[in-house]
Amino acid sequence: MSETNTVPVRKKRIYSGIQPSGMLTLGNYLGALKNWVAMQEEYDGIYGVMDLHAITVRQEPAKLRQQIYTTCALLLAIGLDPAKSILMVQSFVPAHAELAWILGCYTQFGELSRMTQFKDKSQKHPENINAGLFTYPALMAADILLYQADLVPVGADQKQHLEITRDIAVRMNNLYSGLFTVPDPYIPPAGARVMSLQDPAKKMSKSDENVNAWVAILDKPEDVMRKFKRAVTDSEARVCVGEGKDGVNNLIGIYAAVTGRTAQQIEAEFEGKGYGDFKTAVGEAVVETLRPVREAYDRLIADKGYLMSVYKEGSERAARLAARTLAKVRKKVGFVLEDK
Ligand code: ATP
Ligand code: LTN
Repeated sequence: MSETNTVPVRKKRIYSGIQPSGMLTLGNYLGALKNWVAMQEEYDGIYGVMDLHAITVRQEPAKLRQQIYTTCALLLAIGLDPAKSILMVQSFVPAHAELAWILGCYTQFGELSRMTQFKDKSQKHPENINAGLFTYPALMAADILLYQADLVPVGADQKQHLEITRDIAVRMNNLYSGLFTVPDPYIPPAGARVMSLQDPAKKMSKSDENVNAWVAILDKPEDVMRKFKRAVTDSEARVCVGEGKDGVNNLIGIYAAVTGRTAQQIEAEFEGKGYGDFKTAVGEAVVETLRPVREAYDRLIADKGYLMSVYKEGSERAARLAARTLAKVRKKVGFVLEDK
């Protein structure tokens, strides 16, 4: 009997990142992090703590360093498994900065000027509209293209950055064939844009000064409940998706993302019930989702040695993968080669 020759299929590769710029929110969790974990079996995942990106906004050094540790601990607490995925720190792999410079020379001023994140952050920090904030997308493109990623799981706000990454990849491939894999975004069907609980026209953001507007992944259960009970809704008192019902739409979206139910099932569940019952149910479901994360986090943050070993080893593995792409790029653009 002849043996069938099975050729191992290369798993598709994922790259994604998060900035260590503060306490991570329920928006970060539902829009991005939850999917990183869900996808780690099927894909070959590399996940970064993006400290180079974080300094596009002024950070306090001691606080930033602490946030890099807490972000790493949180990523492990939500279930990222270093045996399955790579966890890296962006500044540990200098290839990111090097490729960002090269890609920046193939990115147009006009393209960067159209980025809504640049416009938003310039408005928010008028005293510090720095060059890094402007060229941010070239660094993000470098993060992704260095690893020849097929898929990038992000929240809906990052769609424009994925589009410019694809444009840069296609442009470089047209000039120097076969250089980069052109990545696709993965934006989840529920939870891709979690809105502020106080102003549901705005994205939930960790930098919002009103603490009732956002839920941190590490918030205590009583704080989570309080924030949901105070969430802004409307005067209609009907739990259903609708125009002009941004607050309720947002709560339905959050409930759908944490329970896996559809909007129709949720509307049926709360038929004839008021917003009080609904808000309590959403709060409780979020508390139960976050409880195991908080417990695991408390254990992990106490063991700094372990944390450091994980991101150091992950960054070394990432650096070896990144070096291959960078060598190819250096050769194609015409730099002199080390061995010739
Ligand atoms: P900052 O406000 O400091 O720019 P951020 O939370 O927007 O921070 P990151 O921490 O880098 O930015 O975001 C990590 C991931 O979380 C990204 O994929 C982003 O799309 C996603 N994300 C952020 N906020 C939300 C939200 N409100 N809803 C859904 N996804 C979100
Ligand atoms: N800009 C992203 C964070 C980020 C990222 C990346 C996401 C930096 N580099 C590479 C995916 C892939 C944000 O969420 N603000």
